[in-house]
Amino acid sequence: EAWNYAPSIEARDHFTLQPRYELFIGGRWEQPSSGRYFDTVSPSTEEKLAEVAEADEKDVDRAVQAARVGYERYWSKLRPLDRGKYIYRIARILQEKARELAVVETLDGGKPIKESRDVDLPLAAAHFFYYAGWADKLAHAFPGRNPRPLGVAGQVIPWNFPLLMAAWKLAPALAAGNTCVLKPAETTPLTALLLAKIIEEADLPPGVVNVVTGAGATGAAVVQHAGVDKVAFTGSTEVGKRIQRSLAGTGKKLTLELGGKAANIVFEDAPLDQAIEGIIGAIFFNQGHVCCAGSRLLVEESIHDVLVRKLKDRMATMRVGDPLDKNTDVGAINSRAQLERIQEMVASGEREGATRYSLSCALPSRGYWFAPTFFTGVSQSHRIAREEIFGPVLSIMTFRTPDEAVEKANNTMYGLSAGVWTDKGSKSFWVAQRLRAGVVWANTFNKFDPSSPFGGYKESGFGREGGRQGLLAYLEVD
Ligand code: TXE
Repeated sequence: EAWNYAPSIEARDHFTLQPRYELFIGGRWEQPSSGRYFDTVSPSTEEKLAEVAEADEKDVDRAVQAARVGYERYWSKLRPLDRGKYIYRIARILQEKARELAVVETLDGGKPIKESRDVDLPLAAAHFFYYAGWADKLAHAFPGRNPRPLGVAGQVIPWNFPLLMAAWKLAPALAAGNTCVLKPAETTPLTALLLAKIIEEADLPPGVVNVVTGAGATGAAVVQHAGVDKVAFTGSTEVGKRIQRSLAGTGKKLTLELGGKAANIVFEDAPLDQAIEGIIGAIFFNQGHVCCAGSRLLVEESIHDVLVRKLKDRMATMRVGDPLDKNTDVGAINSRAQLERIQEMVASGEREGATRYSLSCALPSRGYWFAPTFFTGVSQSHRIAREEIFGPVLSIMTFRTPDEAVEKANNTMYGLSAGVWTDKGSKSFWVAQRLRAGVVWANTFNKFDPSSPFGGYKESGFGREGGRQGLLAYLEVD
């Protein structure tokens, strides 16, 4: 029976959006100098949610100047303990408004409400709580050294975890004593703007946090601005490389968190049912719009057929559709452009000879959707084994020995994360030691905690976010 889209009224009752959002500069809501606004739409219905200001170079310049004043006049003059108090306040207000923010996150980005509610919001608040605690303990974080803030941080973030990425950027920067100009992604600006409202409510001094919305050109203006001391970017590898090239010789500090093509290695002795859950979560969580997604499944040859059978059975229970429905497992693809990228990659997998299996499910007629999919018979040279798809598409390959598993897992230009599933602790340590990836999960996947540093090897970028290490990106430690 055809599945009709019906928004869940219950979830919708909990939010109110303004028709139009301006730029948050120097503690005030400012019109863009060009007078231009763009629409942000819901990817699950294609309906317009709000208009958002498009910041140009002049606006970015105002924001950077406001951040400089915020730094010189207020933030650097505060006692570290008091900076911490402001950050705790942000964390608490985030918690209070978690329900509303989760709904807006789901509307603007398409992710299932159970993920925004149970993952994005709690983790975003936890990040502020965690870093608030560091604000007055920097000297203890780096004993015998002299940690000092860098000044103004320019931060550009993507659309897959809009609020959480804003938290990952702002919390450590503020705790370390910097001020910020944040540029959210153009398809998901709303929760960053609501966070700016929270920052207003928390009464942070003017200019400590500034939010400028717009597309790539706005991001480029933030990154290039001479008044920015530090750039933090999370997004595509292509743009990350461009940013790194453009900053050469400027002396600006840079951290990059880029793409991934994580291997999820399953040994014959793995607890299979648990591994199936892990595989599903690793690739279908957030529609696969996850830089650390377990998008290459490496299975020991002896269990390949049984694992594929179990995977199909488990996928049959997945619900794809209205992201506001609490039972939904897989929501909408974030944008039409991303859907087209996924379709193109899947077509290449078919062309290159891999065997496709897609969950047969009715998809809503409006919005951007892609059914959970995997490929078997994938070879390492296939594009679907090498390039980031950033969608709900898994590439399955086999191995015979632990050495071969490690070799195949490391055969990528990326190195953000990996997973290993085995009943033998010694084997998981042996493998983890050899994997060139910033995070290795054993018998689990996609687990996050603000105290755990996260970041890449190779073309996945450099620098770490989270934990004590995350502070280093925002400090000069003499
Ligand atoms: O990324 P962009 P896109 C990967 C994923 C996806 C692909 C393309 O594979 O399919 O990238 O996504 C801003 N200077 N990831 O095109 O363009 C932009 O406005 C400064 C993985 O959406 O990199 C947005 O705020 N900023 C990734 C942010 O960069 C620029 C998450 C990311 O957008 C800019 C997202 C420029 N020249 C995509 N151009 C991950 N690691 O999680 C764009 N931006």
